[in-house]
Parts: sequence; C-alpha cells; structure tokens
Amino acid sequence: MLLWDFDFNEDVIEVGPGTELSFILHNIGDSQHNLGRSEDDVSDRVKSGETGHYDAGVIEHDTIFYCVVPGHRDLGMELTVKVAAS
Ligand SMILES: [Cu+2]
Repeated sequence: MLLWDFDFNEDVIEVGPGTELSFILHNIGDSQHNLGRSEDDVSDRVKSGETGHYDAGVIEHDTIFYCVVPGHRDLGMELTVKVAAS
C-alpha cells in the first residue's frame, strides 16, 4: 500500500471471507502516516520515505481502515476492505 499526503493508492479492495490481511506501508509523502481501524488498533506512524507494517488480522466482514493521524482521514486517507460473497 502506498501512502502520501493525503491519500492511499487504493480506495476499495476486495478479499475473500476469512482472509488474513496484512499491509506493507510505503510512505511516499512528506508527512507521517499510519493505517488502522481505530486509535487503539493501528500501525506505528511511518515517516516520510520509510516502510511500516500493519497486521489487520482475519477479515470476516467489510471494514474501513484509515490514517489515524488527526485530520488525515477527512483529507481522504480512507480504505474500504470489502469481503466478497462466498
Ligand atoms: Cu496520514
């Protein structure tokens, strides 16, 4: 996944039910960014030019992830993971 100021390279991705999802986060922007589903479930902040990881666990239903750095979600840093019908 690519992160920059202020978007991801994907808005929606689709996975099969029960997929164990982990992200590699390449920050190609100037600001720090992260990825998670809440303030308590989020990657470390990834600095400009660096790479981080986020293990999202097993995905059973549609889930929204976003950059938890204040303000960034509203600027467009949101990702929807849709679970395909089995
Ligand atoms: Cu951000």
